[in-house]
Order: sequence, then C-alpha cells, then structure tokens
Amino acid sequence: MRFERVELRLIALPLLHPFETSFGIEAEKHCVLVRLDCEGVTGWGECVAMNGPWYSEETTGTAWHILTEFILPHVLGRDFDSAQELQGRLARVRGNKMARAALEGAFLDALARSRDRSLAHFLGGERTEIESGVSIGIQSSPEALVAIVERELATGYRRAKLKIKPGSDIEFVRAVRLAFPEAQLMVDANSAYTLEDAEHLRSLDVFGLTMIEQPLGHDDIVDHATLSARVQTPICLDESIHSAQDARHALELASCRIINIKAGRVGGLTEAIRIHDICRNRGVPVWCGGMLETNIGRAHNVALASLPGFTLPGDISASERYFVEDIAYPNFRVSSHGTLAVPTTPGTGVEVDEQRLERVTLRRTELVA
Ligand code: OSB
Ligand code: MG
Repeated sequence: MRFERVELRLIALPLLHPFETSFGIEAEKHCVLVRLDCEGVTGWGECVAMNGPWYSEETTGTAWHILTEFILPHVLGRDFDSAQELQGRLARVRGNKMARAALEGAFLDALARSRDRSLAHFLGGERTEIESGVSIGIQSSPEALVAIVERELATGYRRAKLKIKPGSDIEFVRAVRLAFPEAQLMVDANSAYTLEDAEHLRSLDVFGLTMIEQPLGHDDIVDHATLSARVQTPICLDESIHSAQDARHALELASCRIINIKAGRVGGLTEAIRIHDICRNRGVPVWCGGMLETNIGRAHNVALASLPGFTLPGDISASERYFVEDIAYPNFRVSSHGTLAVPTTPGTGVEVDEQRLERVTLRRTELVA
C-alpha cells in the first residue's frame, strides 16, 4: 500500500473527571492523531504521548516534531505491505516509540480495512470480548475512593486499579479492601517510591492485591528485582518496558511477574505482540494498559487485548468514563459481566466524526507524497 497522504491533528478533549496520578493531575486530554490515506483506504492512529514529559520523555510536541521532520518524509510515497516492512524503514529513528506507534497504528488500521478484516483478527486476536478493569485516580480521602470503587464494581468491572503515592496509599487500600473483601484489586504507583520504601510497600501484602504496578524508578529493572524478592505481592512493570528486549531482560532478572503492555510505550502493535509472545511462552500473564485514549486508541487496545495471552483484565473501560464527547464512534460499552465486545467490522471498527474532530483540533498539518 502506497502512503499517499498523512494528516496530523493535535486535539484537546476535556476529561469528565480530572485524573490524578503520582506524577500530576490531568483535566484535559491532549493527543496527536494520525490519519493515513493509501490507495483509497484510510487508517487512523493515536499517539499516547501526553502534554508534558511526566509519564515518559515523549510529549505531544516531540511526537509532532519527530513525525513531521523525520518519520513521515521517510515513508511518504513509498509502498508497504506489512508493519515489519514499515518498522524496518524506520529503524534509524531511535526511541520516540509513541510517535512511531501512532503511524504504525494508522497503517495497521488501513491494512486491515483493505483486506476487509477486523484489526483484532488481523493481529491474531481470538476473543470476542475482553475483560475490562478500571484505573481510578488518587482521591482526596479513603471514603471518596471507596464510593468510586463501589460504583465501578456495581457497573460490573472485573477489577479496580487504585493509583497510589506516598501519603495516599496504605489507608486508602485498607479502606477499599475492608469494603470489598472479594474484589480483584491492584495498585499503580507510577514510580513514586524507592527501594528504601520496601518495608512500607511490604505492608500492602496483607491486602491480597493482584499486583503492584511500577512502584520504583521509571527506567529501573534492577531495584524492582530486589523489591520483587522482598514482597509477596507480584510486581508488574509499565514505564520500564520499552521493547521486547526490555521485557526479556526484566523477566530474566525476575524484576516482575506480570507485564502491562501498551503499544504506544513499546513502539507499536508489532512490538507489543512480540512482548505478548515472549510472556506467553514463559507463562507470564500480560494485560493491556491504557493512556486515557479516545475511541481511536481504545479500539486499537481492544484489538490487542483480544490476543490469547492477555489473561488479566486491562485498563480498557467504557468510552463514557472518559470524555463528554469522543471523536470516533461507536462508543465501547461495558457489559454487566464486565467485558467490552471486540469489534468485528473492518479495521479498528470505529469511524471518526469529522465535525466533532474539527471542533477540538488545536493544530493541523498535511503531508502529501
Ligand atoms: O500508568 O497506567 C498508567 C493514564 C495515563 C498515564 C499512565 C497511566 C494511566 C492510567 C489510565 O492508569 C488507564 C486508562 O486509560 O484508563
Ligand atoms: Mg501504569
């Protein structure tokens, strides 16, 4: 398929509720969308880089720069028949995984559409529905958190992930566990602790959490191995894993027992599937993370999570938890048994609402072969 035209848009969508993590509060979602046109087929990709370099070093600005200056000029006017071929062409570009993943996502959507197949099937997905979990931001008090968890579990979600940071951790988790003795619960610290907090983190063991996600340094796999041996709760890595090689290294060092896979963080769906395969061969469970995506990115996540190794509920929840109005439809809805249906229509299965998109666009550019 010949890459004829690419359009980039920076958009801003107000979030229904501000989302607080250990690295900050987000009230408005900013992201870069990629539209790729080739031979009569259009594909869409979403770049998960945030406004600022708080989760990783990439931002909407760096993604825009890398895509327009280095990635797109290198691929426009050329023919690609597989994601491997596209990644090969981009091998010279170091890092910038989120920028790269956004283009690969658009290409895979277009490729699946051109073959009249759903993205999920095209990637090797087998499930017709995926297990859905929720990620709940840091709240002002344990009581406020319990009220939100109660609502989410009543909706049917399979597990609740609680964001934690020093000062908003043990007492919050205790309150939720006391209120919901049987619920599948986990925590995500987004790198808010150091190895000196090992004893403190060990006090989470009594709550029977499914895992502690990324407690230590965002680029660490060594201290995580030490911590992993000192706590009973399984450690899961998010920020530290940028490639299949990182995943292999982390598993060889026993830095984690579970991996959160985000295609954006690892350079795209192809690399995400490599990590899935490595983990599956070793019997290591994986689940699909989220970055407060619009329905475009959410649809890519749902397709990825339909692969057989995704055996734990992911951070992929109903569209209506996030925005007043999305930019692509239909919305993903959660069933009463806590699942989202995997679309069976061609490509991602969502279509962009051009008028709505236009209204939320802050910046636009177009590159033509
Ligand atoms: O660490 O998983 C994370 C959102 C933004 C940045 C990092 C993370 C998150 C989430 C949200 O946890 C998950 C979702 O999309 O619902
Ligand atoms: Mg995380």
